[in-house]
Parts: sequence; C-alpha cells; structure tokens
Amino acid sequence: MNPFDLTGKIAFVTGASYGIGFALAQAFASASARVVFNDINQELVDKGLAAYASEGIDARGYVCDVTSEPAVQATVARITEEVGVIDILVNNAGIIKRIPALEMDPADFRKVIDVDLTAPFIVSKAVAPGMIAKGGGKIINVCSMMSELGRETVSAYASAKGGLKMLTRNLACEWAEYNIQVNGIGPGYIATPQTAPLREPGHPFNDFIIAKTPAARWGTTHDLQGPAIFLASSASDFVNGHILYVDGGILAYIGKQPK
Ligand code: NAP
Ligand code: GCO
Repeated sequence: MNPFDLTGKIAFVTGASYGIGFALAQAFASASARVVFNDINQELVDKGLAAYASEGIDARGYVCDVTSEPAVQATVARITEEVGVIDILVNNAGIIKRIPALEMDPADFRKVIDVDLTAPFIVSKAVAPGMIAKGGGKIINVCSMMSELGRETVSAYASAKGGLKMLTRNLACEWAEYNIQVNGIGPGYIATPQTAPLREPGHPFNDFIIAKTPAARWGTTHDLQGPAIFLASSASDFVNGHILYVDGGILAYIGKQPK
C-alpha cells in the first residue's frame, strides 16, 4: 500500500485561498484527499474556490475568522455535517507585523499572537473531538524559521511561532493516546504575498536571505508539498511533536563566508 495515499481523507486547511495554504491543499488533493478550506472573508473564499476549480480540485470553502472560537466551532460543525469528519487539519492562517519592538503597540502584538498562536489552539481544540471519535487524525501547524530564530522587527511573530512550536509538542503529548499525530512544518523563506515586501527589487533582504540559505534561493510553495503529504499521511504515524523544517538549510548554516 502507498503510505502517502490520502484517499478517503478530508483535509481542512485554514487561510488557504492562496499562498502556502493553497499549495498544501493542492498537494493533499494530488494524494486524493478531499479539500476543505476557510478564509477570513467571502471575497477570498470565492477567489480560492475559483483557483482550486482551475486546478480541477472540487474544494469546499467557508468564511471563518480563526480567532473566533464560536465561528470556528460553527464552521467545524458545518464541515462535519456537509463534508464529513476532518482527518487532517493544517493550521496555516497567519499574519505578520514587521514593527520594531520599541515602536510596537501591544494591541498589534496581541493581534499577531491571536492569529498565529491562539487560533491554532482554538481550531485544533474544535477539530480534535471528531478525530478522537474517528480513531485518529493528523494536525500540522505551520511554524517558521522564527520558531527557532529572531530578527529585527518580528518580535510578535517570533513569539507566536516559537509558542506554536511548543503548542505542537504539547498537543502531541496530550493527544497521542488517541492516535492523533500533531507535528509542525517549518518553511524557510518562501515566495508568497506575505514575503513580497522583502523581495522588492533592490531590497537588501533579498541578498541577505540568499546568503543565509545554503540552497541559495528563496523557497517556493511547491517545495513544501511533499513534506506536507508526508506529515498528513500514514507514512508519519510514528512521528509526534516534530517540526519538519523545509528551509534549504538555513537553520544548519552560519552564513556565507565573506570572499
Ligand atoms: P499569506 O500569504 O499572508 O496567507 C495567509 C492566509 O491566512 C491569507 O489568506 C490570510 O487572509 C489568512 N488569514 C489571516 N488572518 C486570518 C484569520 N484571522 N482567519 C482566517 N484566515 C486568516 O501567508 P503565507 O506566506 O501563505 O503563509 C501562510 C502561513 O505560513 C502563515 O502561518 C505564515 O506565518 C507561515 N509562513 C510563511 C512563510 C513565508 O516565507 N511565506 C515562511 C514560514 C511560515 P488575508 O489575505 O486576509 O490576510
Ligand atoms: C520575515 C519573514 C519570515 C517568513 C517566515 C520565515 O519578515 O522575517 O516574513 O518571518 O515569513 O516566517 O520562516
């Protein structure tokens, strides 16, 4: 049997109208999973539905703010009724605010924590009961280089993603007995709308990140698809609390030696 086959599985990816979430959902569909996603407004959900349809993927989309527990509980109930019990959850929805700590309003800090850390807790807590009743499931949290490293202006984001690493490990410990594997995927620097400001022509960050990446390139969302299928499939049934970094070697590298 193909351990990477997702036939008959229902995958729910948050914030997946485009970007990394969309690519992960595409990957699950290529492995024969049923794709369900949400985004924060109808316009984005419609954009996502059209994009999935253009790829031949019959996805179901729901409007839901992942920071709202009532909205999340209601959406999970609708998905369960309309599609079925969620087998695979990817907590992908996220924001970043690049503001120097001395200038950052606590409200902005809290907003990033709310979306990037508290929401994965809320959604995981809403989905887990169905997985427990079904005999198991897969939860994949989208972590970051900032789960391990800091840099200027991303204190809230790094705090959230560092916390998400530990939430991943803790839920893995609490839910392993129910055959739920909770792991993280840690993308390096990926070309998506979220990093577009860092990739503008002439932006010094572009040369910087190339020098910090042994693979000497920005990642693409395609680079994440195989690792995500692994974490979503029976191939990873004995992998618990692991953060799988897909970073071209960034975390292994001190940086290119000046010539
Ligand atoms: P993105 O382009 O900003 O997409 C994030 C998606 O989440 C957007 O559709 C966004 O909607 C949605 N979202 C934001 N807040 C939400 C909420 N409260 N409820 C529901 N949906 C919400 O980001 P990306 O680059 O694809 O990244 C996706 C995930 O990967 C994020 O968790 C990010 O932190 C993480 N990540 C990204 C990189 C990278 O280099 N790109 C690397 C490592 C990790 P809006 O369009 O309205 O914001
Ligand atoms: C930044 C970037 C990163 C990426 C990603 C790296 O400003 O440093 O946005 O945070 O989004 O998280 O893994």
